[in-house]
Amino acid sequence: MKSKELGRRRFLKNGAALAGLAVGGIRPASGETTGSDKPESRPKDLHEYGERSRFETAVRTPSEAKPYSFYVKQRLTPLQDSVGIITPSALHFFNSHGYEPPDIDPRQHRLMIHGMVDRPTTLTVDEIKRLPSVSRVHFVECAGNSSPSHLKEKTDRGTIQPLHGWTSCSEWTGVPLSLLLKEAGLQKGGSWIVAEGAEEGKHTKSIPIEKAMDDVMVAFGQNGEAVRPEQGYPLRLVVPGWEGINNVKWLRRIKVVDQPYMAKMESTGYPALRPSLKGKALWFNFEMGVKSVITFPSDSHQLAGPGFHEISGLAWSGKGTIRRVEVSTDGGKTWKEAEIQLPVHRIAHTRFRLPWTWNGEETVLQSRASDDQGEVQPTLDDLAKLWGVGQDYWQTTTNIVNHFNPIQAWRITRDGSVHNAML
Ligand SMILES: Nc1nc2c(c(=O)[nH]1)N[C@H]1C(S)=C(S)[C@@H](COP(=O)(O)O)O[C@H]1N2
Ligand SMILES: [Mo]
Repeated sequence: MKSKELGRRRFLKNGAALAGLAVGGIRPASGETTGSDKPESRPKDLHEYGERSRFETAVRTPSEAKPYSFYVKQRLTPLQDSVGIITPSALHFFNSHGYEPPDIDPRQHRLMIHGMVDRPTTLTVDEIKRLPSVSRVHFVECAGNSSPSHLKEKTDRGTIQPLHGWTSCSEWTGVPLSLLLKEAGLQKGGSWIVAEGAEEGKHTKSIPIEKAMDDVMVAFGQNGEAVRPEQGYPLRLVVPGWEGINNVKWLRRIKVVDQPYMAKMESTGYPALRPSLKGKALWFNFEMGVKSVITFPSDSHQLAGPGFHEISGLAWSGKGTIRRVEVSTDGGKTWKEAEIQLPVHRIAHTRFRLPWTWNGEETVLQSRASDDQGEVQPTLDDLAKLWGVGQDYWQTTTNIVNHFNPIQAWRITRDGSVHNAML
């Protein structure tokens, strides 16, 4: 331990200061706190840090699906209660591969950048906050969101929250990773980064350098305040549009390397075996496809009766900006263009709305989104073709299914109750 630390001191001493800042040369790049002088910032009265009304009840709930039971720490966003495009930080879904969010003292936390760079360095959170920053609205979506793998039983159709609630949207504030990498001096041949979290399991993800130098952020802000502990306090990667697993939380280390590391979760936890690939998986299947889901009415709602209802939902694409959402209120016979809430952010949840007068008869509601890259949300048939499977595959397979983005259908029965009719 001791000699390792000395070796690293020597190595970091040779690093030049990043962006002219005093760099924390010999401090450990660790997220662990000593726990001794933790500031306690409990508000003195209820108005200092506001609470929602005691009459509001929306909460994050865990998934009970068996294939995902190894994700002991996860809570899904109550999309059925969502309004607008921003997920309240307190309701942003979270997923951690088995560990509670670590309790990190930001004064102790360091981000180390090393590997194939000219000036390996460690930065404090304050040093990162002094650099030029950007704020952008982006969703995070787990690759497994909406997947039939989340069905508790094969007979279960799934409800919106455990099925689709693995996506949320926040305004993130942080420093472009490209700035940090340029300052550290990217070396020729550095073609991947490996990012590591500070929790006990040290979640690790390989990301190609092209993306790292494009729109990836090292975020310290979420919805106008610090990133929440569940979301990676004090620092996380935001990797717009890519599988959630890339957005490394409690970020403490970035190593520039010349190949992907095939870390545990990226090689075993997420790739989905596809019959159309002869039982193989796309190991690096990065971008999330275009998707939409009607959030009102959805399965936890009960329509009061026939008459006017505003259909409302969310659409998003990991590839670009939502251009269009069409809604069908007659089981797919006809489609109407929904109104889209402005401004529309790139790679962000986008709210759509359609006025609807329900005649009281049983019907099926569906939404279909398209983005500015020409991608259209597929039907279940389209997806089955892509995967090389039959219609019954989704309910019968024990393999993980991911990137599942077919048109979601909700059946309204004559009593006004809403049921999942996708599968
Ligand atoms: N350090 C760390 N980062 C992580 C994870 C993790 O387990 N540990 N899970 C990843 C996965 S699989 C997802 S889907 C996203 C979820 O981000 P959120 O919890 O902020 O919604 O975090 C990613 N970043
Ligand atoms: Mo995930």
